[in-house]
Amino acid sequence: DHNKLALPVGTTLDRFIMRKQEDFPYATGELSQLLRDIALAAKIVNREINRSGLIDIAGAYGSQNVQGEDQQKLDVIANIRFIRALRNGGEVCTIISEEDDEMIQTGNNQGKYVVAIDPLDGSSNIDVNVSIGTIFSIYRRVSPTGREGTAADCLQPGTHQVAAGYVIYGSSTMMVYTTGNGVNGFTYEHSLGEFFLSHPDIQTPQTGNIYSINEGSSDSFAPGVAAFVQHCKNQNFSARYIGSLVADFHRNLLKGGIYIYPATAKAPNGKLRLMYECNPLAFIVEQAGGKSSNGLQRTMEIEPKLPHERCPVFIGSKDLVEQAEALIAKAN
Ligand code: AHM
Ligand code: MG
Repeated sequence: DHNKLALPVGTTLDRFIMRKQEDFPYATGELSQLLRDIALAAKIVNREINRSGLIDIAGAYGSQNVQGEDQQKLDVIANIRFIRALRNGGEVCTIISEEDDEMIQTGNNQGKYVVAIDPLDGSSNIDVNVSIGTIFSIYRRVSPTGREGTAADCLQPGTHQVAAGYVIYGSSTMMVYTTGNGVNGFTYEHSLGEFFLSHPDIQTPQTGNIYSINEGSSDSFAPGVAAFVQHCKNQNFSARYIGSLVADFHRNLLKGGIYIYPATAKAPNGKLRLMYECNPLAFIVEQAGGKSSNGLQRTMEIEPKLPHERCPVFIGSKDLVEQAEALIAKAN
């Protein structure tokens, strides 16, 4: 019952995190600190994104930024910022990031947590001014502290997540996260430099009339997927596909709907990554009353084998995900 924990709209993110921590008498505050580190990095990345349209103009006056580094692509900058924040924060021993092939050891061998992160998803949308996002997932390490984190620490099933969230850099910037007691959304106020609680206890509608899938690949959809898409059309659903996962997910979370990235000829295991795209959003959607599946199995129960593995995903309103699963089962 997370209602007793309700805090009013307008509460700052820092205060919210602090107050939630008080509700867990044995919490040491390390997870709270970690969430604050992520929020701080998000503010910095948000600033960089807002300036990005100006970079070419500024570049005309020399291609180096204030640190004397050559201008880098925003997804690289975001990766550097989040890793730096997690390293400086001290709570995280090991990170897996979409931007790095290998696990990243922070040097904080006492850190109790591991983080999987997509620092800037949808980066192909940056140049055209479309919303992009950061997605993160937090696990408690299973190996003893005092040494580097291990592959086993980083390859836990989604059911083991202790927190997950995303930041959407959109018409406004928001951070949405869960620690397993419901989902809360915070909107960033630029002039004050703070996130404020704007979407307390988000519940996703049990059903909806939006379907989000890249239908350009429909020739290679499996029969069950094709049947579900047809089912959406038969009911006159709205097709909405930004091609930026966080933006598509966020809209459907609030309005009701389903996002699908199935297996296709080009992407035989789907395109999205289990550890830092599918699992964190699955945790959030379940906490909001929705569902996430690879078509056959609950996303969060998939046993990960590789840090960067992909999986098909059907995520959103409970009824729609169940209908998709039923049509896939029927076609098999
Ligand atoms: P990225 O991690 O390389 O940015 O790719 C992930 C993105 C998602 O944001 C989006 O949902 C998906 O790729 C779109 O893929 P497609 O263009 O194949 O529809
Ligand atoms: Mg990505």
